[in-house]
Amino acid sequence: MATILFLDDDLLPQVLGDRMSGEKTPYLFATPNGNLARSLKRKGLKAVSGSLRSSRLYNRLDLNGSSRIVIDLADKGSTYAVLEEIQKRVGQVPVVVALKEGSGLDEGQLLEQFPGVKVVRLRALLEDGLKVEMEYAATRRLVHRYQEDFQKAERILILLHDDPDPDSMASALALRTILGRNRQTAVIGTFAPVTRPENLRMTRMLDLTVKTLTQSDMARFQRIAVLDIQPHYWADRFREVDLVIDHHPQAKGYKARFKDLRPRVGATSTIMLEHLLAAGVSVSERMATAMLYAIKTDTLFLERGVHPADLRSFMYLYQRANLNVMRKIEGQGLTMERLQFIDRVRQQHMFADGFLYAHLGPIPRDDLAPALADFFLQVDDVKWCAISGEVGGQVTLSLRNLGYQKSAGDVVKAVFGDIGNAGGHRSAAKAVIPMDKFRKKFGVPSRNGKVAAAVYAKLREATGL
Ligand SMILES: [Mn+2]
Repeated sequence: MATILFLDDDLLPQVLGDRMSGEKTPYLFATPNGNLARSLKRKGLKAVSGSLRSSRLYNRLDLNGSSRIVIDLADKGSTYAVLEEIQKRVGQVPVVVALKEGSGLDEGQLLEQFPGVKVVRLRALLEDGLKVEMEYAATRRLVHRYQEDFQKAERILILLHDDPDPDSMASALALRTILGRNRQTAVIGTFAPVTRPENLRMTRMLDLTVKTLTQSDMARFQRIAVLDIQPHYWADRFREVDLVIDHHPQAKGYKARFKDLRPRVGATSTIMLEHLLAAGVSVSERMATAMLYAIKTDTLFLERGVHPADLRSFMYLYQRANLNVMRKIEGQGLTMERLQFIDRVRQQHMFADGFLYAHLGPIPRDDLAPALADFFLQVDDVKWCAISGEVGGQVTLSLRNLGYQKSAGDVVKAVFGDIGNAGGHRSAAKAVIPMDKFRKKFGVPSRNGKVAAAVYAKLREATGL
């Protein structure tokens, strides 16, 4: 499966340099510029040239549904031409558009016409390159120091937060590899086991064992590493640990002999990939799959809190991961339980002007609301989707949109900010409201009654529909 790059100058090949050839996955360059194609071929790269509207060009690219495409063209007209031709031929495939300064491209307009496209700011990525090299040297020192120190331990604990998520599990797998350990000498553990169906599927498909620990297990370990969270999470239980690697803001009240905290990064797996490369450890297909899935879920497929480092890791891991296994882990979120709830949403929802909403009453876990909201956003004509349910004495609501409308985060803040925790990002947001406050504002929650209609009206009003 090739990665096809549409370009009209040699900036990308130059920056990426040697990485372009000799990869397992070949790069294929397409350009309207015949001279450029010839010079790329002289460097041993695969290139084709022709008009960006000509069938001949696209036939030679052998496009199909699993093609990966990057567009780095100087002007808006050419970019739209390529996007339209691709859409005409293979429908929606993952396309990354490198937004150049002065190209006249408007990200919002682009996403409206081609919602599947990812836009990245190329210049910002490149300027980041130098800083990356400096940070990388520091990482290498850190990794060598903790590798050496952990060698002295007979048994190591890699401790994860309750109900571990993909990012924490993938990070644990990476750390165990960096430390050169197996599941007997480096135990991946948590005090509350995995519950979400996708996460359980991940442990099964990638053969991950996460041990449920009790406090008395602790004495058996000579080193403790905490990943994707910091020790303050367990209050007084761990005042001192050996290693902390995390992407959440620095917390207080604990000591760690080795630390790598990067609050601007979207996933701990991104940090771990750097550690792996710094340690000179090769990234296996299994690990790449786990980490790619981790970054995808932690950043909502690069929509939330993404740092240029996450994009780099994503590109690196995408080449090496087993995408079939990843799709299987993700599934369509289809468990029998979810199908039941999908059916309930189908029966109870309200829908107008592209906005779908359903209140489900009591639900067994709070992951059902976001999973159902994601699911129904895929339905034709649905541009906004909100699902709410009652769990643990609270109403939890997830809101989704296609990404080019008013910010979902602003909408939930406007409607629920006064009575609960509400916030999020442009395309995904969440609100959690204590039941008593919810009742006061909207009445008694019920599945089909006036309450849902009242919430629906407020949400629609806030979206400006
Ligand atoms: Mn994380």
